[in-house]
Amino acid sequence: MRHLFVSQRMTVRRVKGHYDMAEQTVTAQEPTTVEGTAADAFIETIHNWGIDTIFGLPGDGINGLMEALRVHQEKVRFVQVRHEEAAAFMACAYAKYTGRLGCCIATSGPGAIHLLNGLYDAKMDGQPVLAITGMTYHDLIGTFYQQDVNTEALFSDVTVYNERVMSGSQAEELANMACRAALSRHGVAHITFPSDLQEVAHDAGQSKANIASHTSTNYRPEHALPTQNELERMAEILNSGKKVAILAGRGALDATDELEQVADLLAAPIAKPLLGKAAVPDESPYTTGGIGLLGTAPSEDAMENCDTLFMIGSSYPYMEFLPKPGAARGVQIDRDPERIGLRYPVEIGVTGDSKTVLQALIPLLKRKKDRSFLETAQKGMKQWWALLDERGQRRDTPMKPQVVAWELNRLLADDAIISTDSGTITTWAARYLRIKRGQMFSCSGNLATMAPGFPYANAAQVAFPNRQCIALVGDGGFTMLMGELATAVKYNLPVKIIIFKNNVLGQIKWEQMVFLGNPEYGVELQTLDFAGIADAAGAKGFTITDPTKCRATLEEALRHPGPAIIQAVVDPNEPPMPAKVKPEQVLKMAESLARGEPNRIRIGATLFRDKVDDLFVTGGHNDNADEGLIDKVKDKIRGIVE
Ligand SMILES: Cc1ncc(C[n+]2csc(CCOP(=O)(O)OP(=O)(O)O)c2C)c(N)n1
Ligand SMILES: [Mg+2]
Repeated sequence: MRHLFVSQRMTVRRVKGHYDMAEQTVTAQEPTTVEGTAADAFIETIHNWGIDTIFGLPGDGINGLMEALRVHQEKVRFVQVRHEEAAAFMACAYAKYTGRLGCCIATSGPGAIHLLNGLYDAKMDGQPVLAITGMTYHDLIGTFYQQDVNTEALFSDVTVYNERVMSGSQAEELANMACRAALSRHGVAHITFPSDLQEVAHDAGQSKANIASHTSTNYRPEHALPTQNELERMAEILNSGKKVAILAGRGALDATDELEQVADLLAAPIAKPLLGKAAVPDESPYTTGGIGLLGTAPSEDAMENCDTLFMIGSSYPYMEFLPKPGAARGVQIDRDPERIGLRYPVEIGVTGDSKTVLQALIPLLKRKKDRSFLETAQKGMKQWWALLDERGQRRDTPMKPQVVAWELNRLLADDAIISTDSGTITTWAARYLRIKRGQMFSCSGNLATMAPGFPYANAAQVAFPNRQCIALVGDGGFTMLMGELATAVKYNLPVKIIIFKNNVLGQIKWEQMVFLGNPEYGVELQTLDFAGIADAAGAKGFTITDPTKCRATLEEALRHPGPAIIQAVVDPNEPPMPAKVKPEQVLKMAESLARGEPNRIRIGATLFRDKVDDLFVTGGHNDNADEGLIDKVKDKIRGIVE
């Protein structure tokens, strides 16, 4: 085994890959020569797969790879973060916003462990990410040596491909496999690299069976197309429906034109789960906007009243917002056969890329003469926007969070990339930002973790230096990865981070009250001066407290050429209620006040004073109004709100 550690600087002929951004393919091209260490071969190979940026933080478990990154810095840039979790979020966001393979790197043990949450974000939202970690010396693994964490075992659940490098000669092959797996299986591939093996020759330790130059970087995404028969069956169901509703998710982001054409033909409103927000612009006459707790009343109506549900690129999890099984006929398109029929029983579900399948389907669809289902949705949206416009222009103090999102919406650049976080801010961003064609929007969809908003914006700015990159985050989520301010400053990323400062883990406070009827507990945050922190870190801090100055301050901050933090001090007692509030939710809320909710007076004043009836008519819908219940609520809160 001695030869393992002798760096034999041999030269091997290889086939270099060419990455095609538009097609997202990698094609083996002209032969090239690679020399150097196993780490060199690894970095060269992943570069051939289109990886041009790696987010991470060095450590002694990856110093061999860091040296290869230093040597190859013209090809692959290393972006240093302050916490590896941010590196994984950034790799995920890079994949989401560019459509390419994201990549992050962390050292053995603690560094690798820090990556995990961000990698789960990529796994849950189906993003291709390559995670590279170090491991202790190959012959000390399993001996309680320093940082001897079994990263291979640790990453087994989060990955679609997960391997440990066993020799220099394996590095290239594993790099190829990992990239191919992450791209074709839309998930996380992980390679863990014992630190000493990074420095050996790229062909060290080669077995007799492993003959050099037998692997290459070819990759082509799957192009599954339904059969004509399947397309005809889909069309038949969609043509015979009288009230068709479309659910367009993340998998439909590239199919804007086709979605609008189909919606027009079928007179079908399009409801958008959060990751599909940019699938069609919010101003499109065909969309009822978001769905679910942070969605709109017209989307809920469309789901409740449709006779046919057409799901396109979505495995939206909240079944209670979908039609009742049997109430609507189901038709579905998804790139992944595992997702067909997952959330709603479908008569026909086909596997394929949304855009391509819709293009094949469109000629088979008949334009519906009866437009009433769509027209009802459009009427509902007019009322919905009027309601939001009114709420967005309130002048009460403390400032309502809706005001910040509403004003920001009017200032966003046409090609803005907007990231958000998990919390009440998700609701404000989902509802008040009217996404335009050309803008991008994302957040941690299915993992719904706190903290990715800021790293997502940093990654977007790394990928698109000239676009406006914005994050809407809560004070809780921001604090978790506040150190990334240093990253934004280091690379002079002109991101604009808008912190909705309510001094509370707001989302959880409302969940405790509205879902469980409990007084809030453990959610209060002491105030921090985020603008001061920004200034101290070398960014620029702005503060907004007065709703009448909100627009001007946002404008000024957006004009700032470098990274900026805008702390918007907002009312902690403004709840992000669902579009259609359920009677039991109002009762639970009243119960929590009666049981000693510490902010009961202010919440009561915000919510209940003269307004109990109004709670049932959010969005102009009062089907839930129930006189008996209103009396019960009034009874519960008597003495609290006079
Ligand atoms: C890592 C993580 N921890 C906890 C949660 C549960 N959680 C979801 S939203 C939220 C509150 C977020 O607070 P903040 O960022 O201040 O936003 P706000 O709700 O106040 O707008 C919490 C604790 C989570 N989703 N992720
Ligand atoms: Mg908060």
